[in-house]
Amino acid sequence: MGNLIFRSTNCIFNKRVLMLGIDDSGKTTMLYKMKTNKIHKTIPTIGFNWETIEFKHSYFMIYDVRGGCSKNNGLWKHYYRDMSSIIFVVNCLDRDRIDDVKFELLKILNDQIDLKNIPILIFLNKYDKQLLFKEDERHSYYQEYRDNPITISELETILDLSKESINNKYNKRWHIEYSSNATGLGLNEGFEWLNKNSL
Ligand SMILES: Nc1nc2c(ncn2[C@@H]2O[C@H](COP(=O)(O)OP(=O)(O)O)[C@@H](O)[C@H]2O)c(=O)[nH]1
Ligand SMILES: [Mg+2]
Repeated sequence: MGNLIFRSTNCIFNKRVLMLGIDDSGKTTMLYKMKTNKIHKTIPTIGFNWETIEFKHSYFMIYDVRGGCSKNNGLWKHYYRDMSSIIFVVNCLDRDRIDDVKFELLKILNDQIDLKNIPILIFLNKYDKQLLFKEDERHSYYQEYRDNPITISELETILDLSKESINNKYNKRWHIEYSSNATGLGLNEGFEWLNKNSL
């Protein structure tokens, strides 16, 4: 845990990865953690951010697209074209909005046109018991779920994902990984899978 093996790069020949998830799941923090190996303060994303990173001699261009609340996310599909994979980030403490997460994830899993055969990596993020910034008020309301985070098997059940990552009803390879930007948990492991499975 902690020893990230990402490197910053300016290489332009790379796999394009779309990073999605509802707001406050930790996407922007994750993007810059991978780029710089540091935690940066974020502001809510307007539009999108993108960065290129190297992971084990593969180059990824990662698009971090504004989350917002459900129903507003129709814009995501404009980014679907030419992506080699999707990363979907879920805040494991945000039980109150699990229905929004399910709604968005099912849209992606069920897309058989632009996202047909596109692998999807799901990070169950914030799998730590930390506040990244003491003054971070946005987090105080998760306190009650701190000892009861959403688990991988729970998410599999909610999404009706079979144990088999290939040959499932969604026609997509998928993988769920616990992650934390605070500790670095799961980031290498998630990208290991992405590296093998991206188109
Ligand atoms: N404890 C904890 N907090 C995180 C983590 N990732 C992000 N945060 C915090 O969650 C809030 C939202 O992060 P941000 O990256 O802006 O989320 P985004 O809306 O999905 O881009 C910020 O206050 C971050 O400091 C994490 O892995 N663990
Ligand atoms: Mg953001």
